[in-house]
Amino acid sequence: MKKLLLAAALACGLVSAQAAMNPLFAPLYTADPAVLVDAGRVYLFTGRDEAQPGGKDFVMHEWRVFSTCDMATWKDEGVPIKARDFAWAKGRAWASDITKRNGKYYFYGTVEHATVPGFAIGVAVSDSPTGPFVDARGTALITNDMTKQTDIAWDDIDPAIFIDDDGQAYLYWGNTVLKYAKLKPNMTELDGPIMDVPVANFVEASYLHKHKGTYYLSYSQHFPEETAYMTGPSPTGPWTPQGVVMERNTKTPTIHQAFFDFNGKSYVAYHNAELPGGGEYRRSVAVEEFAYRADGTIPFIHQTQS
Ligand code: FUB
Repeated sequence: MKKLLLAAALACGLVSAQAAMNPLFAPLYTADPAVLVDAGRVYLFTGRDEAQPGGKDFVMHEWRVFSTCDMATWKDEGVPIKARDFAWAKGRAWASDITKRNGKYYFYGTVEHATVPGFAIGVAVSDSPTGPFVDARGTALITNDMTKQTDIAWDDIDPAIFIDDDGQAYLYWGNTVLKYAKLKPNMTELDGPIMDVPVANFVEASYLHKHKGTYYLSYSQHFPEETAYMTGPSPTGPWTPQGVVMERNTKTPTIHQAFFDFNGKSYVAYHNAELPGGGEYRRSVAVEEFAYRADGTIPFIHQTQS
């Protein structure tokens, strides 16, 4: 087995590689995976949980990125961007997403705004998927006051970026209310109104992906959270609920998924808290392989948990 992993690592041209075994990326506590497949590699972005054992809230200052070319060995690519790299942010590097357009990489990250109460979403740009990313606007892309839902401070979190085959980009996000807006081709400005999507029991972690012509809008529902999804014929629906696809974890109430295809196989990245010493604010990212059913639905996927 060791020989096989070494061969895979050498085939990928890696020098420092880590064998993939859930939970990934030990000794770091990581959460909120986002995935970009680019030029034969998977780039998996995470937040980093820095809370001490027994901590009572998230402590998250930076995002991390790891890459692989074989889903067996992962390279730690370091810190592509920190929350405070958005000069208008107070901090708190919550969930993110990443995409590529016209040779540039666009990173969408949740942070706490320094002057507008609550969380906000910023966009940063880089020439490389591993960064460094720099703020592309100098102001937030989405703030609490824009969406008029100031009942909770964290309703503008968890960006999910998707570019359709016709080039139109969509940003989904939200907590309690699921929202989306179109983006201009520059990827840094909204192109039209912010729309609400009524979804029963929606909490957060929306994620839009496309597989063989079908659009999949997945999200966390209830609390403690489980992953559910809907399917539709377009990036804006109409959506058909397809039910729960991943169960709750017993050690943390949150879960946050990213579906992707790589080298002809399908995967979901998510977080639980299975790393020793883990918990609600000390989570760990894992990946499971799965196969779509013949009708395009996703089978129930069990977490790797003890
Ligand atoms: O990591 C902080 C928050 O917890 C994320 O924004 C949510 O999706 C949940 O995972």
